[in-house]
Amino acid sequence: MEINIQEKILRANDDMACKNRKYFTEKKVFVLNMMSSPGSGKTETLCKTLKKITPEIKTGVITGDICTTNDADRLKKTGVAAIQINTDQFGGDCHLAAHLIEKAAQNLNLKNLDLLIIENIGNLVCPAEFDIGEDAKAVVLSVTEGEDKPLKYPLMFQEADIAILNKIDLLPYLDFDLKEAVKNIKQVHPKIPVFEISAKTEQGFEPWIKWLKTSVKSKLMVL
Ligand SMILES: Nc1nc2c(ncn2[C@@H]2O[C@H](COP(=O)(O)OP(=O)(O)OP(=O)(O)O)[C@@H](O)[C@H]2O)c(=O)[nH]1
Ligand SMILES: [Mg+2]
Repeated sequence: MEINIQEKILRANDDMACKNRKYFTEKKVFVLNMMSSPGSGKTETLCKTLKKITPEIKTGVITGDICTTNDADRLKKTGVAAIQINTDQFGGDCHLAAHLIEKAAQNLNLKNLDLLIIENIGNLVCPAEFDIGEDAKAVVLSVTEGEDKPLKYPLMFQEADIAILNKIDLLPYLDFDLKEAVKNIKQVHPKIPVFEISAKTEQGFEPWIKWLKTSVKSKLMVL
């Protein structure tokens, strides 16, 4: 019985995600779903990224958390439109579901955007199971979390199109084995591009920004 309910929830979510995907394509917007465990640096990476890609790439953000508008407040300071979703109003879910994105997107002027970035709720498990209608998924892993996380939470790394290894500025102070972490990511997803960055110092941003701009332009070119 429990499995049936779970299947129904995921099927209803998939239907809504399909509608979102069609809608985003009609509006000519590339959508990136950014996921990680709490505190890996999604918001910090986004704040630095937005400064580098706007106004060339017109971008809006939807950010999810259980409570607070902290992340939207930080993101708005970069000058982009940022919508905060708080799931405590809907039972405190630990992931963003497609119907929440559909509602939040109504508050953005998608016609004027090239890129919509969705910062998912900090969690390495559930967000990987919920399609929200994105074009690509990014997983952020910070060097303070341990090299073994890709092996312990494989679905997240299998689902992701790219992996961002963040906080490399902290490597001199940690026992974290960067090579081992990359090996573990590639073990669960052999061809995934891995970008090693520091959102604090902006080290390593160039290849990630290049990937992002190329992905946006590739989608817009064929529409
Ligand atoms: N040293 C260092 N600190 C970082 C880096 N990136 C983020 N931080 C810090 O890590 C903490 C968490 O960063 P956030 O950007 O809030 O992380 P998040 O993934 O958005 O967190 P949630 O939205 O709560 O899941 C903050 O104190 C950041 O300043 C980095 O590259 N290096
Ligand atoms: Mg955040």
